[in-house]
Amino acid sequence: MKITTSTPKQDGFYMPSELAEHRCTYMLWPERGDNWRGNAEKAEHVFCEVARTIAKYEPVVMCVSPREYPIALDLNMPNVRVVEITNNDAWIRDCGATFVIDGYGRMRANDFGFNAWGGLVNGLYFPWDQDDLVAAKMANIEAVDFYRARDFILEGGSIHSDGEGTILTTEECLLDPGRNPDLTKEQIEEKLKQYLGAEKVLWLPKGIYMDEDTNGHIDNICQFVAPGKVVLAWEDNEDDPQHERSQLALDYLLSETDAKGRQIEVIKLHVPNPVTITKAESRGVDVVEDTFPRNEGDRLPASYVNYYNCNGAIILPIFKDPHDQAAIDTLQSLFPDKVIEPIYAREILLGGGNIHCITQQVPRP
Ligand code: KQY
Repeated sequence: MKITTSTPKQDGFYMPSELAEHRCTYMLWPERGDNWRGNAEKAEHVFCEVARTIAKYEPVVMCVSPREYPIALDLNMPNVRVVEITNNDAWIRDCGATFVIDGYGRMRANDFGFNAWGGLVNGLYFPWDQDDLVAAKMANIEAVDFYRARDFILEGGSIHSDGEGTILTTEECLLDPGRNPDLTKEQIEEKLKQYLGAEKVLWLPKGIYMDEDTNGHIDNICQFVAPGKVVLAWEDNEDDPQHERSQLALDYLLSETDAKGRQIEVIKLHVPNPVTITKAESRGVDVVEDTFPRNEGDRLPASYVNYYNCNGAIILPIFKDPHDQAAIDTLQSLFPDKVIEPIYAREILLGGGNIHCITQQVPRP
């Protein structure tokens, strides 16, 4: 059932931390040849590796278009339910539902507007109408009521919640004119508080260097590892443009407190060496007018922070890079009770995001 007359906060609901127990994880099957090279065949393999790995720890719901449904069904992946959902692309973190709970066993969902990361101003493709229906479909599959907030454009990758009243986001993304040009920063902050049941919003200035597809989503640069404690994508090399962005974020975080008044503890996760698109990778992507080009030599927004927390594991993108091991070790020390599951994720990165962007948790209410 659609709820249009109140907000989660008014009704006592809030967005739990991704670290809280999940009921399951949703994913969306990659398909479009103007984003995924070679008609998405290589991406399908990595998406399946991600799905199979998560499915060792919690159920996965793989959403697939009618055209690709038989292919996904035939894979017969254990603990993976295959449901038909028409879509425009595979980024369920962004177009999917954001679930909220009340702490007394009830769950609802948020159905925000989705406009392909900027609509007609600087969006990545047109149309996006089917992506825009995914959140409501997820809420219906999960049999929960959902808040209809379609006039507020918000992607799941642009927010993190600590489940204790604090939301992390970036100014670069949420203040970009392609999202909500008629809302002030204060009005956007109030929407976040109302729909995510939060008290305080922490605004990092910028996201990762070259995260142009999303205008600097938070989920590529910073993520909670506990209330009051975050990992931050870091670059030591002061000549690399990433350094300034990371330093700005660090300065901001160290000058702030969270909703409970805690100082923020910051753990650095050094980014991999610059990852650029090869000629073969660029040529494998169909060129279609009005979609985002993938040019040879372009730097990709590679970051270990775009990992996914599932019930017993961290699903971590790695890049066959000298910094991979440090990321694995740091996360293992932060999560001694979880299994770190590294997955070579270049193919997802080539599509413009990473493992966090292709997953969406449903909390256990
Ligand atoms: O990173 C994400 N959350 C989505 C990236 C979209 C890229 C589309 N080409």
